[in-house]
Amino acid sequence: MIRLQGEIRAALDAAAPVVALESSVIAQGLPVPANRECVERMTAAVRAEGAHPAITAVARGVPALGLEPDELERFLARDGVRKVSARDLAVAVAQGADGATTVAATLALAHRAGVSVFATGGIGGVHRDAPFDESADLLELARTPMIVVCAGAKAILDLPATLERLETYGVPVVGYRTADLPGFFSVDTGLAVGARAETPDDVARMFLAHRALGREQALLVVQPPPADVALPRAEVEAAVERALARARAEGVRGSAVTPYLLAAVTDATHGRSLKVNLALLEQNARLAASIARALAEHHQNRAPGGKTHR
Ligand code: PSU
Ligand code: MN
Repeated sequence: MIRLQGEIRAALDAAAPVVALESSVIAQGLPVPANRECVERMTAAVRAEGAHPAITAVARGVPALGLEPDELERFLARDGVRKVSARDLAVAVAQGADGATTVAATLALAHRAGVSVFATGGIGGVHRDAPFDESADLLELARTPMIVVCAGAKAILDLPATLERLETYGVPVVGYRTADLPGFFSVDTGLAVGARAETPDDVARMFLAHRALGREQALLVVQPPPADVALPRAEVEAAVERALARARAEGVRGSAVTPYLLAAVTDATHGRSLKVNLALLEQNARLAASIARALAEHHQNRAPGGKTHR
């Protein structure tokens, strides 16, 4: 029931590398016109590494990997496009809605379609002053065996609590050329991650071991934002505190919290956080593509022409 664009279907059939991309970052996470730049940079980065980009969304009720140009325009204009997390998928389909998928919903669709690697900016997690607000991203990461490349969890979250939850759920967190959890807008957080990888093939081998053990969780690869655009940790922290105070004062709740805080942080940093956000999304797309390629090479070595990763 998931519609695959021709290019993506052919790539999956040939066991060629495919990278899933989420659409909530396009329709809710980034402002216009930066969201268009995000799509261009991420898809170009995936292609430059020899992989196929698969933007994941619900298009007028059709769960899809790969959007047609007119559909992409609707998501970029975000006209009547709702934010769709895992639980919202069925409702969006039944109602024929346009839905931009979060990490949780993208995991659900992309895995079902047979994709193994997914690039995003930051995952959702445990929010700071509301212990009852925890992103569904965590639960889907706990039960979806895909490699997810990100720059950590969004800076607006309670990062120690988010890391603890990932540990509880058995989600391996692997630093890409770092031993520290990146801070999304900043290079590090001072929090240690459990493991470290130096090459895309290191990641591919970890994931294959994970799967060979029958583990069903995602493997989370965290990569710091490029150092030349990253912001100092203290500045990000101050901006987040101001954004949280505003959100509290305005009574922002539920799925509106994440988009609200991201926009408030962009304001507070005079747009510099936006530059970091775009740069890390592109960099994560590139790394995800090279990991997808490494994974495809392993599968090809094992079963020539096989489709073992589906
Ligand atoms: N990171 C960003 N921008 C975003 C998001 C993450 O830089 O827009 C989105 C992702 O789609 C993520 C979602 O899955 O926010 C989490 O939302 P919530 O906390 O409501 O689950
Ligand atoms: Mn939430």
